[in-house]
Amino acid sequence: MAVRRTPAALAAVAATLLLTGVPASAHGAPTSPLSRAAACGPEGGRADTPACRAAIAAGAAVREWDNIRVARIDGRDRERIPDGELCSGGLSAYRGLDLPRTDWPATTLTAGARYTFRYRTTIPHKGTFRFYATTASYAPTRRLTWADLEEKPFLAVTDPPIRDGAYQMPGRLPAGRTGRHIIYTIWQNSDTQDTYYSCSDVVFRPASGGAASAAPTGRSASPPASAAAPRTVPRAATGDRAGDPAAGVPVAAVTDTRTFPRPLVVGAAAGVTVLLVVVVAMRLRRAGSVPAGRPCGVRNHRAGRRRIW
Ligand SMILES: [Cu+2]
Repeated sequence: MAVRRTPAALAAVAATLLLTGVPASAHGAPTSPLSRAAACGPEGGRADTPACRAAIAAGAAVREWDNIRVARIDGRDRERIPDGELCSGGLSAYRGLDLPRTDWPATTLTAGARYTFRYRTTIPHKGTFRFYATTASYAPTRRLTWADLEEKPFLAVTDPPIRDGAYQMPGRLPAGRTGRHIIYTIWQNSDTQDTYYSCSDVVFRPASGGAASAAPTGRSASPPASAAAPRTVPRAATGDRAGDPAAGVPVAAVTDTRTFPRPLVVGAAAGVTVLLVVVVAMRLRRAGSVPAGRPCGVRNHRAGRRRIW
């Protein structure tokens, strides 16, 4: 009996999660130094800057600032992400982030100083973060290319701890740079097939023996206090009810209880639920066959969300 009921119990849990609101935002993006997507997103406080306005006008799904991810890269970043499209991860939904501009919200840093990199996460993943710095060949008036980045990351961290809603990675900033640069962050998941890409605009001031703290230009580069807590969006707000058919099944099963023996009913309900889950999963798989963002492989993670590109 207990064995037989397990699928039904699992289905009920899944249905409850779908109904009550799976955390709709997922994944993450760098907040220290502040990435373009995070800066222009709803929690970054920079959406009204000329750079963010131009990016959004050109196409930048900054409501999903944490979702610049591409499946099945497997470390072949340089082969798969085209030059000039590094900041969007080659995703058309984020092409506005590739705009060459000299006024992207930037974090002022001291070259060569110790620094704690923060990568805000909404739902954690396992994986390795790699941080690359632009070289002297970089010019903010041109789109970022792979040739502008150092071959090797200046920092690589696997499965760092999460504190205050962000992966915290103490490290050292690259030395010998001044002026405007980009720190390019690649987060290759090991528990999903996804790799995430982010551009963080920074301004290096020369080391002067002063305080090595990183003060942002203009307003604070720290996200607002609300950004520290993982954000959950009510299911209704996602405008997608793809998971709901499965949720309705147990209700129908209750009706049948009068005419069928209970184990049979529970078994049938479980069977129908599994079938519906399979159907929904197949729909999602088909929807995700476009290059950008397949659903994450993590259970209950963005389940039921339709891709917007
Ligand atoms: Cu994810």
